[in-house]
Amino acid sequence: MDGTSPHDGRALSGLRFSAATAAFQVEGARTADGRGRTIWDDFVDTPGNVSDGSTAEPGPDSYHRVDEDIALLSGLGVDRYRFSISWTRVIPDIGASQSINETGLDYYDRLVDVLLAADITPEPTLYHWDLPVALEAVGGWLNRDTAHHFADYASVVAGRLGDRVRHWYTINEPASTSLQGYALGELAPGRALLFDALPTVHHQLLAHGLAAPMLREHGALQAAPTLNHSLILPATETETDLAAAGLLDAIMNRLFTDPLLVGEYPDLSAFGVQMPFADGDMELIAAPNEVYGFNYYNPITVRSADGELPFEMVPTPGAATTGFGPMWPIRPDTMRDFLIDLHERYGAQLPPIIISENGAAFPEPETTTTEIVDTERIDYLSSHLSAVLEAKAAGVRIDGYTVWSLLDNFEWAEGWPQRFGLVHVDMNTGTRTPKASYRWYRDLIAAANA
Ligand code: IFM
Repeated sequence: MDGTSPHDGRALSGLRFSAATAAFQVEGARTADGRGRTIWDDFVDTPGNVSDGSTAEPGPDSYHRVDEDIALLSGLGVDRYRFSISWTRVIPDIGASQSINETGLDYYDRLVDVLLAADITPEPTLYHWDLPVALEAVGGWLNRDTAHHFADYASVVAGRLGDRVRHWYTINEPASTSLQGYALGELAPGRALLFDALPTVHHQLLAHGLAAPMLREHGALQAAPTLNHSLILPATETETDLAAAGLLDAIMNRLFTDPLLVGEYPDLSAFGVQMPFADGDMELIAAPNEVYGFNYYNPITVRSADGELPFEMVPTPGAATTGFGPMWPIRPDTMRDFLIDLHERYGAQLPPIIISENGAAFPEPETTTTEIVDTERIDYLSSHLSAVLEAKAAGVRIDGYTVWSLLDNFEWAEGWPQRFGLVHVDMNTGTRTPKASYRWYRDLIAAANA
């Protein structure tokens, strides 16, 4: 194993390893074969929204490079591949024709078959942020009907793939959709509703709650959401900063863990918002899942503020940072502490955890003809894997670990420059060049399986 890794195979054995991507970030081909428009198409086609003006095309162009991507996954030796399905490749025109685009489904059908032939378990996410524009036009995730549309779409996909796909993720990172997409306007759909955005949380969780039983009826062994969490650190120990940290923790973390794991929302009175739940919703949302999909990247440090928001994010003192700069500190100890707290807080309600995303972007060249030696990424991944092992040693059941990402890809409003891949991608030609971190992960998985 690579000399920079502190892990020996025995400590890692029992963990299943995966790598992840998402449809809009890697597929390109936005108009191919009848794909319909999503809020991200609108977002990237609006000048000024994406830092480098890029539009998610051509990029990795995974829509046309299935075999190449699966060969890379095979080379890594992963057990699973977490990819996402584009809703509008499957149902391009919700609200109008509603008709199913069999050609769009064919793409995922083949992807699943190629994965299975390579002995890699397909692990699709049904919703990774690419909401159909027709649904956004009638309120998007503010509209309860969106949850029902999602369940209909899930049923269509499961009807085609459910004979071979047993491991599903329903919705990805609802906190990012609600807070960055609807509250702050940093991500699509670019709405800045502040706390009035919070009902979008309920409708996303309801979407999961409606879809999961349907997936299980189609034979699913796993139908879980993936949640992004950050440990919230107060800038100082003053009462006001501690209170600010408590408020952000409530809407970033507890707003998701409490309903999913105990069937109730935390106290939201400080935000002046009531969750729009109807009879039976909370039972659906809190129905037990086989796993808890846990995405972790960094902690967030906050202090109290008097502006539109009662808190303000500040750099985390003393922490090294990723390519995103001071607001993306590297603190693997906070991942360990969060996992241990989750386990202690929710006890038997918490199912086994899968780390469904973890990774980091660092500045790297746009083109390369040689292997990029991404030591910082190796250190990041290695230290976070150590955090996972420490949490396991403290009694937290963690069954899987997933690197974000297999490939350099379209990092949403940041465009191409923020590269997360184990594999470098030239965004103009699609040429893939494995980085040193690819070899490191391959060797680590081999050691874990030895
Ligand atoms: O690229 C994203 C991904 O789509 C969702 N989780 C966080 C990643 C890095 O920002």
